[in-house]
Amino acid sequence: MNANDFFQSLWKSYIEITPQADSVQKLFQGAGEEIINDHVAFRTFANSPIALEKLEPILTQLGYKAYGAFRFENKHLVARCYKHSDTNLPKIFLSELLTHELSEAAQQILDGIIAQIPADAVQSPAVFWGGPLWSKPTLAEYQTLSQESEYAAWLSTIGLKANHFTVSINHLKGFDDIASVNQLLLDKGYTLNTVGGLVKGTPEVFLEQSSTMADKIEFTFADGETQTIPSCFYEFAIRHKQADGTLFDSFIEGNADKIFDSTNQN
Ligand code: OOG
Ligand code: NI
Repeated sequence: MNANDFFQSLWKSYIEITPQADSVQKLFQGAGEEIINDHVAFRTFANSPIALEKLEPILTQLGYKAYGAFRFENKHLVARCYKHSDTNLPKIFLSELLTHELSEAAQQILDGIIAQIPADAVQSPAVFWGGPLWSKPTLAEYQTLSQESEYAAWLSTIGLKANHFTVSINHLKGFDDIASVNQLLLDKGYTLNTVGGLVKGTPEVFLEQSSTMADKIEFTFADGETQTIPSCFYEFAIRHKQADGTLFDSFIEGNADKIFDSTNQN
């Protein structure tokens, strides 16, 4: 599978549970824009058959190379980013949850989930949009997880999926800053992530980002309880030139920390 087919399949499965991404993309296209993705992001469980180091070879096969590493102490996460030699292809941000840093109660739930994942789950790129690898949690389990880690709760229900795609504002013709993109989205009634302010980052750190709050989907838990839960969100990023004249192409921990909150329940 080539990288273009990979992102096509990924987008298709992403918009099934993220209709706002499809409608926002159509909004820009209707204004004559062609959308180039800055990056896509995935979430996974460390120390599992789908841990970061198990998924990485698939990205390598698609032509991606790791070039940065990140640590989020408070969220119990680590992450790496990957880029392709074809600079029109999105970068990839892959994070994993360090489950052993959570409470016994949370670990017990997550151990039960991880034990269901087949040892050979990572066979092909389709693992990034394939069907569920574990059975649904109960509502009580979901609530226990979300008290400690919204990321854990999200991953237990949504699974390995594109968590977000990101519009590259640099490639838009009619928008030269992130404020005008945000204003359009607010005018059209989209709910944006306001954690730490609408815009994460500044030109001084060479990366400014904003995101919608995740769509909400109806989810039936293992015990038959139904509730709406956050699915996935859409992000917007503008990159700035560094002193050497090149565009910054990595990620910023302080920005990312707040972008993660786009899948919080409130
Ligand atoms: C990833 C959050 C970080 C960025 O662009 O900094 C991120 C996630 O929510 O899984 O996407
Ligand atoms: Ni992102």
